[in-house]
Amino acid sequence: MPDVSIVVPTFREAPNVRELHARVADVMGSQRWEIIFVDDDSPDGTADLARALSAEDPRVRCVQRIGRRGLSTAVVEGALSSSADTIAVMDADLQHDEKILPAMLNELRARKLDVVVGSRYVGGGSTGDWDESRKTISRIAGRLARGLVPEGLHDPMSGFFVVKSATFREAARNLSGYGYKILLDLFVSAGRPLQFAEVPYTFKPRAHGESKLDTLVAWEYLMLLVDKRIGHIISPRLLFFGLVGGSGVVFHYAILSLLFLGLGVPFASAQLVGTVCTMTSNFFLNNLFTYRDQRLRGTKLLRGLLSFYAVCGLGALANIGVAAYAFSKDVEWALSALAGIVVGTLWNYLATARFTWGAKK
Ligand SMILES: Nc1nc2c(ncn2[C@@H]2O[C@H](COP(=O)(O)OP(=O)(O)OP(=O)(O)O)[C@@H](O)[C@H]2O)c(=O)[nH]1
Ligand SMILES: [Mg+2]
Repeated sequence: MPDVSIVVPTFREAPNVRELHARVADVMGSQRWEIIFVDDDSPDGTADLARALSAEDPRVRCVQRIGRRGLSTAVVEGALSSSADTIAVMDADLQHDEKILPAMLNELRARKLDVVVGSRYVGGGSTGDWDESRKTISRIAGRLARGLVPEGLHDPMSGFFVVKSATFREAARNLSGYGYKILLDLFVSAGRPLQFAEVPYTFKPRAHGESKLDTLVAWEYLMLLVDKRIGHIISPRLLFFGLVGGSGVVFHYAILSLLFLGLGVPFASAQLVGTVCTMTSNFFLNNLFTYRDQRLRGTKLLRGLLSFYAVCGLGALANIGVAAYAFSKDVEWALSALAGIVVGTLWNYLATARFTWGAKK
């Protein structure tokens, strides 16, 4: 049985798989280790390559996930599939310096720590040839995480770390699993202060293949932060859905004022136009923000819009029904209206999650 499982999430990393394995084998010496590639069905055949490698070296395993995406959840599944007492997490693209792996493992064991982080922000480490804009983005992202992670941790965004398996499993159920920042997630989800150390390294340029960093990564980071800060009160998605709904109310009044007050359109017609416009803008905003990770495109976008109209139409009926019922029972008008809005919004949220964005292909 290996002492350490090196979990490597991959998406389109075919050109890097062999090289990473060779480099790890080189530095790990006589330690007992395995590599677990967790691949999200990369179209470039990364999983096949990993399996071919595993036929040559039984220390290599491949977990292939179909119909799923996400670096964090890939790491979780790889880590939970291991029976070693230590987990190492590193990228496939050779940006993490494998040469410090033995030092990280020694530190973890010798000092009986929970986590040892490969760090770009302690003495001797650096972000390598990052341009100014990437440095700035990284700095802002770090600031947003303040208060969530321990003061003394310099690189909570690192994707390169070793952790005691028991510690990982302890936190596993509380992990948010949004996006990329599994280390940050781990620190916040552990439920107790983790004992940690950092080992410096210099982040290298990507060897082959393409980066997967895009606006979705930023969005997922935001969802992770919201979840970790107020997720116990309200789910990040419901919060975004509510904010979009709030923006819809403002938009609706703007249209109504323009048509009814400004252009003299009859009230009922102005209200109808306002409602349709607002539902449409709410749909697109939710598609862009609330459900960015499962954005509808092409024909699915049209189908989604129609189902959104249908669901929200029913939501409006529920809203009116509940409000009218409450009002008939002598509840104050403002409270009755609020009850209708809450019920209507919850219905819209739950039903669109299922029918608009949750529908399978
Ligand atoms: N399983 C899985 N792995 C992923 C996914 N997205 C990214 N990865 C892997 O996670 C690691 C980090 O992703 P990168 O795109 O290299 O992100 P980065 O290192 O922050 O950015 P670059 O410097 O541009 O490379 C790589 O090994 C990717 O192949 C995903 O959705 N699923
Ligand atoms: Mg990378």
